[in-house]
Amino acid sequence: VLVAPGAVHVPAWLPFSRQRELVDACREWGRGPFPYRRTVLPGGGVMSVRSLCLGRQWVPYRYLDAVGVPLPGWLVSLGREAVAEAYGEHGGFAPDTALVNFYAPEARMGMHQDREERSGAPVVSLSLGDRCVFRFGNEEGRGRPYRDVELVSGDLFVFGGPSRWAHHGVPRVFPGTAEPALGLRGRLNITLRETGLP
Ligand code: MD5
Ligand code: FE
Repeated sequence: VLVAPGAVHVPAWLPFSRQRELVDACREWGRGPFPYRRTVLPGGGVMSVRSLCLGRQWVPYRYLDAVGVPLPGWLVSLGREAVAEAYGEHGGFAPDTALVNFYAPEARMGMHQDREERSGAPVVSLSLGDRCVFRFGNEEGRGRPYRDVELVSGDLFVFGGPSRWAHHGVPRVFPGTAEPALGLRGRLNITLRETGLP
């Protein structure tokens, strides 16, 4: 489903078995020396979402070359398949980082742009667990016009072209809507990105 130029929503892209594997992987990644953490914003605010980064490490507002959790090759391949699914070809998509966001039932993400990456490559977003409202806005500001799209477990969203710079957020998660057999209370979102760093 084309939501806007370059913004493609593919409902139920991941089969349930694949979703469960991803949930298990997200749990394992958090067990090591780099647990999920709340990001502290420059103004002192603390995000309600807990995040973890694979590959190129993201610290608030920049990517760093540091030793962290490696980005697995199978996840890079999944990202390529995702772009190919959305656009008909993967276009050489070569993500070097993955940001994993965990939303407890009360967590939200305010409207923002993703401008840290020095790359115009698309962002691949995979949703797992609880349903949510994803707010897809415009380039100019955080306000209207925007479109609210419900994302459910297994959905793929690819943001490329002009949509890459749209403001967006997650104003609401619906607690307890994850399939119990998934083994996840809350919502996980995995984004695959090219940082554009040498
Ligand atoms: C999430 N995460 O559901 C979202 C999925 C973040 C974040 O927003 O920054 O961690 S990524 C959604 C996204 C990425 C790039 C562009 C656009 C949306 N967009 O143009 O709407 O946790
Ligand atoms: Fe974002």
